Amino acid sequence: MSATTTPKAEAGGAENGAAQTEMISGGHLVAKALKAEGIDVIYTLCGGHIIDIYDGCVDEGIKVIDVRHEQVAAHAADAYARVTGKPGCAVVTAGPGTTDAVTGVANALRAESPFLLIGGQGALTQHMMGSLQDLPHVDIMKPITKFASNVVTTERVADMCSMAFREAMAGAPGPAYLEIGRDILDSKVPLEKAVIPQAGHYRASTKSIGDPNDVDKLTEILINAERPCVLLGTQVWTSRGHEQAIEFARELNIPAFMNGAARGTFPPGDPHHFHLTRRYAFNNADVILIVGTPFDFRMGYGKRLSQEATVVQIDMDYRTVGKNRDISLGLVGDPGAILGEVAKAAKGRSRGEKREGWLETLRGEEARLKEERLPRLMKDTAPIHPLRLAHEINEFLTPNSRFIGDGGDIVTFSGGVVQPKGPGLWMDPGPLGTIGVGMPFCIGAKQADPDREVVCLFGDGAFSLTGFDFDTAVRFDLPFVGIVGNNSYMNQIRYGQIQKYGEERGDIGNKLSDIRYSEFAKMLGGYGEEVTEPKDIRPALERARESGKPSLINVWVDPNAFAPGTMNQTMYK
Ligand SMILES: Cc1ncc(C[n+]2csc(CCOP(=O)(O)OP(=O)(O)O)c2C)c(N)n1
Ligand SMILES: [Mg+2]
Repeated sequence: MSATTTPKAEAGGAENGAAQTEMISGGHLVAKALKAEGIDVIYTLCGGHIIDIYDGCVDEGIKVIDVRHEQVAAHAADAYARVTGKPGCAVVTAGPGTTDAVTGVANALRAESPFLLIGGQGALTQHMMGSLQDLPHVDIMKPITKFASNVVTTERVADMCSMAFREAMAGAPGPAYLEIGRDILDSKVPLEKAVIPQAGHYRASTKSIGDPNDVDKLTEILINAERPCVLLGTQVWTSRGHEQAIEFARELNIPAFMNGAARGTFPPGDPHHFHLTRRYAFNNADVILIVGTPFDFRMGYGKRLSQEATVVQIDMDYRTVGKNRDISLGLVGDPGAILGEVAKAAKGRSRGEKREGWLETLRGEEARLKEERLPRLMKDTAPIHPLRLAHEINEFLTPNSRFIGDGGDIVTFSGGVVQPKGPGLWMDPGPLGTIGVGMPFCIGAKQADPDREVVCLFGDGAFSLTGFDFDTAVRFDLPFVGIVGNNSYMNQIRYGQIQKYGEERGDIGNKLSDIRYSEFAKMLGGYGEEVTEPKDIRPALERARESGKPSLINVWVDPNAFAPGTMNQTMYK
């Protein structure tokens, strides 16, 4: 260990020959708590209030990744959590550092992603005296976290961190916030007086199957079903229940649709993977099982499910079950644990063969819909159709690629075409719909799982919100294949404006400059290319892959092509 990395717990109180007492500061206690949780990186933007945490991280071997905007730190911590299954951590300074992180916290709340935001605060000795960057942070964070508190003694810094982790990781996970004053972080206390919960000893698993009677009821419902289907939602990945989900669908021979982070649970081509026939299945199924995804706007608030079907919902959060739509049966618990139990209970009596006709009907319908849209996917003239770009990206992805979507229309287009090839390999903001998550997600995802390739599709608008952190990816050698679907507009919003106010007023507040993002990438030390012809997309993507650098392939797409998903949005009707 070098001199600069010597532990900072110091000897003190040695006067009059008394035994030396080891001392430790609040920032170092934070680092110990992070270490106990298995966290090996923090995302941060520096400030005088929080530097003792960095010093603690040096001692504990925790990497400090400094970004250029606190929103990026928060989204990157969210991404780290999604990819690793551990909580992430972002550290920001008081006042504007904390308010900058608000969007990242809010996004993680709606996406049920656990990360701890630690924010600075003026010294407690100057409480409410008007210290630099003083704000009521805890009040700001309360409605957008599962847990928000300040820390009032140095002795309890690590203890409060463990409390925050317990809350963040219980049931449906989510973000937590701790405000720690400058004097609490900087003060040193005797090590033996500090409360330091030990790794693996301060919180329990909350993976439960809920009411066992309901597991039996669900098993019976599915054994007797003739045309069942299951929608696997984000929580299937969050709870790492993908293997049980696979076992479940195989055992009962049930067609599976996937959304959010659960996409890729069944790869394309798998006999239980279904994709384009979701509406058909929801209209015609006799049993619909919804797992780990709410009846929110993405589900038409539950109204798009057949009224005659038996609808069963499984969720980690009791508040989600039965919300917006009545259900036949609800189970609150861990999706993987419940699906695994049902598969076990059904073994030997699942009568899967009687559902084969239903699966065949759906497969036929999938093939028909695929055929129908093929010409648009293959359009080979300029301007490039966004569907052609999506098709090229889909072909480019390997089983080792993690795909991130960040944008408006361009991402709506890609959602129907780009298929991740394995579980956990799809990332989008989630139901808060925050544009600008792409760059931070690239940073967090590559840092958390460096052996996986990261491929990110940005809208030009979305990229411009947080794109300056391309520099962070370069500085920390976090390569990714970035694609900007550039239409020089915030096109998804423009579509609605044209609909509501006519062509002449359609461009107000949504027109972007024709920016050559490849040059931006090169300027910051990455790889970049411009693409205007469909045939040039794939070779450019391959070169970006080979470059081993953060990259931006700037693909000029047709601004007059709008995604059907956008055109169907109720807000424009
Ligand atoms: C932080 C944030 N601000 C604004 C919006 C509203 N919004 C949704 S899509 C969109 C346009 C995105 O433009 P771009 O990324 O270029 O994608 P395009 O629709 O042009 O393909 C905007 C502004 C949002 N979702 N999030
Ligand atoms: Mg755009």
